[in-house]
Amino acid sequence: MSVATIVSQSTPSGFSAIAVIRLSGNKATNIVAKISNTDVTLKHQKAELRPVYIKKKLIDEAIFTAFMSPRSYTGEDIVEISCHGNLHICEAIITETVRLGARIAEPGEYTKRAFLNGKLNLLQAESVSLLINARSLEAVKQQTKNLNGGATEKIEQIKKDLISVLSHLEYELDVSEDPLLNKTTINHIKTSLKTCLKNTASMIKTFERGSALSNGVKVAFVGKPNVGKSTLVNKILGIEKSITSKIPGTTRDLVSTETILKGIPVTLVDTAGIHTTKNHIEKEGIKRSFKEIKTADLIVSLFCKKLQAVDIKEVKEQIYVYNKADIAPYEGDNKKVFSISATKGMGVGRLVQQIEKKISGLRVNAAEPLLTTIRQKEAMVKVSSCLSNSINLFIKDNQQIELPAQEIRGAISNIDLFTGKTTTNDILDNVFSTFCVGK
Ligand SMILES: Nc1nc2c(ncn2[C@@H]2O[C@H](COP(=O)(O)OP(=O)(O)OP(=O)(O)O)[C@@H](O)[C@H]2O)c(=O)[nH]1
Ligand SMILES: [Mg+2]
Repeated sequence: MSVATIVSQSTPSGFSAIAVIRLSGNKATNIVAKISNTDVTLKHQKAELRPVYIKKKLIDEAIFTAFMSPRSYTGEDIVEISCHGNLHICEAIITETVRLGARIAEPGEYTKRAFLNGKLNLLQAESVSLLINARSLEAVKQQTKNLNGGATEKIEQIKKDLISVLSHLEYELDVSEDPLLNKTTINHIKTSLKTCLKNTASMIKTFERGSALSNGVKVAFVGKPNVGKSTLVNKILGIEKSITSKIPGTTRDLVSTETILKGIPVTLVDTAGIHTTKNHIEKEGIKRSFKEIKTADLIVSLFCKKLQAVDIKEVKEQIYVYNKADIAPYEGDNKKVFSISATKGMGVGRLVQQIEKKISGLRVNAAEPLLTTIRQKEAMVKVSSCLSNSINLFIKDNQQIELPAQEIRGAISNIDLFTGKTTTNDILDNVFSTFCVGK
């Protein structure tokens, strides 16, 4: 089957010192030979300075680097053209390559080809996109770990252990003359299945932190007007971002600011003070505050001596903060309340530490590879459910092995879905549609 040669700009469009245009497919070297008007073929990983002709007219000089199949990112012949970063030059080169037989690449098509040619598994392919879009150095490290096979190794070990249990059971089903499983075999099977389940569960647990790292977390500061929400958010950020005043109802629009806490991208949202009002602008602000509360991962709920905390119905991670402790100290007995003064900065450092603790899920060992996409988590939840079904069936009747074996096969096929060893077009479309063009 002949596969189209694809082309796109790998660097952002605009004006820059250098731009990179990449071609992948079996016509790549041929097309660039025509563009640079030479018959001399490019050599693997050798950069060459060559002229660039568009319809026989010289428009630039560029560095051409070839990566020959199968030793390239996609597994196909790739040529990268590093030209001057002018959008008209790039556009002309891309148009010319299309005239000569290439077609514009779809988002993620290079990585999709790398996956289809066995250069990357699905987990690694997802990591490529997440690495490019990582919003903190911690997230970069995590995706690099997964790209280098971190989570893949763990799951492959589980698969290996399951195959070993399954071959045991299949031997008993098909070959063994003895109609009964002996005690040692039963214990071995049970222990192996339980270990696999434990390892699967510990991988699922890493999702919360993995997702926080790649998607970021939202922390909303909520309370009655004048309680000091804007003053506190400004203090944490170290800038006068929101207007503060002693007039209640100062903040109406949501004021969102992205920052990094413990390597995790965090959006701090300063909301409008919640109370009953007839002012329709304030009303709209309060409506928006409630919307934020619904989607936030963590709520910082402020109150002070004169103003009670807002009652939030949604079950959420919440931190209660007593503000204005400089004018009236906290007299309640709730040990979980953080007593602070937003203006003086008193207790704010401790509060930030608590926010960091809540969002970074310190229970998880940060050195572990983490699950970062919902697709990965869902596949692992299915593996886990097959494994618990298998264990339960086996405990119920340890001589009836056909059904537990079936569940183990189910777990293995979900592992294959996880790594992309088996997959469907839907899954592939979904994974690669999130990519940028040129990757
Ligand atoms: N003494 C004292 N005053 C504070 C403290 N925190 C805030 N204030 C004052 O309280 C008033 C209201 O502060 P804001 O930060 O604007 O309050 P807010 O909760 O954002 O109010 P809205 O935007 O109206 O909902 C300002 O005059 C602040 O200077 C504090 O810790 N101690
Ligand atoms: Mg405010």
